[in-house]
Amino acid sequence: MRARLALWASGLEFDQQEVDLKQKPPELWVLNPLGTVPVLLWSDQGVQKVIAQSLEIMLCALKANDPLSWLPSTQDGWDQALELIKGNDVAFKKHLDRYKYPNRHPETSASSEREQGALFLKHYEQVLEKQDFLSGDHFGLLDAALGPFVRQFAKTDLVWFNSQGWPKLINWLQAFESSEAFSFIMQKL
Ligand SMILES: N[C@@H](CCC(=O)N[C@@H](CS)C(=O)NCC(=O)O)C(=O)O
Repeated sequence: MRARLALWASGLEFDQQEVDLKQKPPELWVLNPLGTVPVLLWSDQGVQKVIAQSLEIMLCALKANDPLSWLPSTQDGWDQALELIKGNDVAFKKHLDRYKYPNRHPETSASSEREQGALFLKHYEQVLEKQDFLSGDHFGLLDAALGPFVRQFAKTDLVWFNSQGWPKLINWLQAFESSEAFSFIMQKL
């Protein structure tokens, strides 16, 4: 989702192939021996490289072309964005998986994972009290990198999510879901 968001925002030309993760095609294994998605085959002036991490795909596409100014414009902006993305990728995603699929994680409880994930969301709410987007005054890299994960967390139990006293976060999520970028990534391929 976030790789597609950044590719869309870059305005670069690209092809997309949906992959059935229960029946991974040989082409996927050839490109990425880990067998994970997303994976991007990047071609630039006859030179090709494979990028198999969503964040790296985002950065590669946006560094090549960034017409919507999604990349941070200051060193502080970069530091804050990369720190929050790291927190999302290392810890929040783990809590999300355990909250969403409690049967796969009998060693923990969904409610405790939800509470730990909620600490991240509380922080995002505080950031959004000061500015319209996590990236600043417009939707950017940080919003795109975190948006799909926050959305999954919210959708796991919307009644709970909506009752937490996070009006800014709810508005932010609604803005993301009604954006052109979101419509693009939700298109059936
Ligand atoms: N660190 C990787 C994680 C990629 C990842 O875990 N992708 C999942 C789908 S979202 C996957 O391909 N899982 C392999 C599988 O289910 O077999 C990234 O962010 O690009």
